Amino acid sequence: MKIEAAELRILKMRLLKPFRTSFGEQQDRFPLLLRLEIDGRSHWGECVAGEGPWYSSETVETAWLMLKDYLLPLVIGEDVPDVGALERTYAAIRGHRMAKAALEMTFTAALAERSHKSLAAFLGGSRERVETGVSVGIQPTIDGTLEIIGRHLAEGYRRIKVKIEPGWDVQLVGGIRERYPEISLMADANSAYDLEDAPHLAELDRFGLLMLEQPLSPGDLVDHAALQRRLRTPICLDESIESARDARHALELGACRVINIKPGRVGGFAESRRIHDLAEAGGVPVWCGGMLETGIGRACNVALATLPNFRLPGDISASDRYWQEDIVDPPFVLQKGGTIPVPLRWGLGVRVKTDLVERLTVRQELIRA
Ligand code: SMG
Ligand code: MG
Repeated sequence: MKIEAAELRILKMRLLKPFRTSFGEQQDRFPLLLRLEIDGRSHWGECVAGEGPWYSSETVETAWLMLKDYLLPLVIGEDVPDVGALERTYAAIRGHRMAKAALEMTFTAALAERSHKSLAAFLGGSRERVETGVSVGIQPTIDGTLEIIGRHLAEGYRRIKVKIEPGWDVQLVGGIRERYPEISLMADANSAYDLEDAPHLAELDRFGLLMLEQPLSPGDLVDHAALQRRLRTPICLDESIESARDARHALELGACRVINIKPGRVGGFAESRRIHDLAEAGGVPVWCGGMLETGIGRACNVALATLPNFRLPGDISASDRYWQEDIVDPPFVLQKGGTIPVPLRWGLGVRVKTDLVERLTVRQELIRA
């Protein structure tokens, strides 16, 4: 497939409600979109990097720079036959997996379209719908949190994740358990704790959480392994897993019992597949995380979550959990049983609303050979 040209765009989109995690609050998102022109057709993808280096060291600006100055010049004007060839063209570039993922996922969706397959089928997935959960940010009060959880349960979400941080953890989870003893519940700390907090985190064990996500720093696989030995609650790693190698190390060390795969974090679908397969071989379930994506990134996540070892509901909520109006048509809608149907159309599976994208664009640049 000859990549004729590429376009980068940064949009400004307001979340319906601010989303607060242990590293900060976000209200406006600045999705970085990539459009590749291949055989005269446009193919869209999304980079999951955030505005600042809080969730990861990559940002919208670093990803823009990497794509424009390093990644896209390697492929524009070139005939790239498959994903393996694409990955080899940029193998010498260290890190920047979110930037690479945007390119890899856009290219893969284009390959799927050319093969007359849905993205899910192209990736080897078989599900017709994926199970989804919802992630609830840090709120001013526990009562307010209970109310939000009640609303999400009424909407049909089957798994609730709450964000925690020191001072907003054991009491919160205890309060939720009192009101909702039976729901499928988990907590995500986004690295807000240290190993010295192990006795405190062990207090969460009595609430039967599905898992505790990313309690310690991303680089701390050894400490996560030590913490896991002291907790009954399974640890799930998110920020710590940037590659299949990280996943192998985490599994060998016993640093987690679950892995959150975000294709946009690990370099794309192919690396996600490698992590998926390693985890499956080790008997460890995976699930698909979310980065408050637009419908473009969401389509990628939905497709990936159709692979067999995605055995737990993902952070793949419906479009109306995030946006007044999503930039894809149709938007993602929650269906009975807390599931989202997998698009059947070839390629990405949803149409990008280019007029809306145009209105939301705050920066754009076309890159040709
Ligand atoms: O996309 O629904 C979503 C958000 C899910 O909680 C979520 N993501 O650490 O897993 C995580 C956070 C990162 C969000 S920061 C953009
Ligand atoms: Mg997380």
